[in-house]
Amino acid sequence: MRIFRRILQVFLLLTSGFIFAQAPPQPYGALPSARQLAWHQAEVYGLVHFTPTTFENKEWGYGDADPKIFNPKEFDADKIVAAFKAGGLKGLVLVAKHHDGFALWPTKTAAYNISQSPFRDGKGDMVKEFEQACRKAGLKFGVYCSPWDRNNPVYGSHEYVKIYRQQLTELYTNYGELFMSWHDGANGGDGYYGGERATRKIDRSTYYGWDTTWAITRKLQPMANLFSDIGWDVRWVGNESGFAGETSWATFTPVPANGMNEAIPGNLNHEVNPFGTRGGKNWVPAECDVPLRPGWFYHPEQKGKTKTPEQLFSLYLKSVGRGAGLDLGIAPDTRGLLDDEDVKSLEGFGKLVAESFKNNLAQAATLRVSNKRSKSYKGMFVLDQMIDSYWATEDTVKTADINLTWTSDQTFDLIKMREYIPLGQRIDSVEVDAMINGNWTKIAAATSIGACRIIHLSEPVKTSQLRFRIAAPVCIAMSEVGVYKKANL
Ligand code: FUL
Repeated sequence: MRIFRRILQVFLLLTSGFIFAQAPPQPYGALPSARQLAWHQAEVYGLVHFTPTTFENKEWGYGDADPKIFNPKEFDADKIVAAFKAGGLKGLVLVAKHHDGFALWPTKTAAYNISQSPFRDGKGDMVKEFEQACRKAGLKFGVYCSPWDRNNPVYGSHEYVKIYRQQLTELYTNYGELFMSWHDGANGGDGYYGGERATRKIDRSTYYGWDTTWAITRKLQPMANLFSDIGWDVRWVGNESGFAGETSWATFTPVPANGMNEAIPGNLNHEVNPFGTRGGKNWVPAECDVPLRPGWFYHPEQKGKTKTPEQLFSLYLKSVGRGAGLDLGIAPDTRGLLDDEDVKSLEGFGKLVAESFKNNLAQAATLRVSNKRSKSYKGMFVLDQMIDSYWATEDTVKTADINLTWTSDQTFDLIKMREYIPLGQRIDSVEVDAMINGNWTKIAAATSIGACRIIHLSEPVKTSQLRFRIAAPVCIAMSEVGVYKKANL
């Protein structure tokens, strides 16, 4: 009897060690929600501005344009979405209503909408056409509905807030699952307001009752990420130039200022200043929005000013490559199509990203890690291109190395890393050394890895041995390591 008990004890001891080693690391700090994890996978998407304002050649419609001017005779959502797809964009956010108040869908809440225009003989629904085109092409779809409405006669009163919530409810109910609900920060000022042509000021911290409004989003569109400049699921990066700070934490603690949450302290327009809050209370990654041309709306005089594929690639590295999202403003012209130079630029950008990140040189290397938790968390998982598998160290091991050894010299200038973010933003810093002339030489260093960190080396490095030295306050969990040579197209 005693011998059996002893065997059982030994067995339990061994298996408990095994079970412990198989257990995943404890999560660390603020964690992304399911909707944010899905948003992180989109990485690059676009924001479409197209209203009567396009036909007026303005950036902000006053709210007084005759709906009859909205007559895009060649509009084709499939063609626009095809250009998004060629650019590698994974989603489209449609400005369903901009500040001019013109709704691109036949809303029941306001007369100033697409049914008053000649488009599709007044029977059109452009939100639907974009939505359907996105679904067909496998792109995510989201909406931007401007809170500021320069046409609505009751803007500024509580009645308008009710109308705005009804508009959102229509958008949330009739167009399938949305990945984003984008809420602009420009609010109150002069406008048409049903013909009054007045200036109406609102207190943007209280007027919209965002808590009540966003409860509707949560109820009707649980997977829609709320974007706003006061933060929520996704925060504004603080500029409209398309870049995040070199250090950019996804975790964030808003700073209360003037009775509201000031998500973006004023200094965030500089790449050198850290963005976000290390160890912040919430997971609120940044979105970098930037138009493809100088304006958010199409202007014929901006021909020739479309960002080039190289410029877009550089923004990609400074946004997606810093754990943020890149939201590109893409605007149809009065035909209802994209200008050829925009289509070409998107295509070139898509190719540049795809070609540059096609061949992960690390996959041809022998990989060794200084520590692993168990077989279920081995080093090779950083090379399998699966974001759900990851390498993790034992609980007590907070610094560790990844070594890559090739049988011959490799040349590269891009280094890409991803943490396993369902367990939080764990890593404090990474230093990368290359063996050059028999010595380990530091070639790069970075903080804030998170969803994605891409380091672009100023010069290509040639080596057959590379070492990543990683440090965290808890054990490490990484899902990807990559080494690439940027394509020249
Ligand atoms: C801004 C707006 O005022 C611009 O018109 C544009 O829609 C941009 C994306 O957001 O705040």
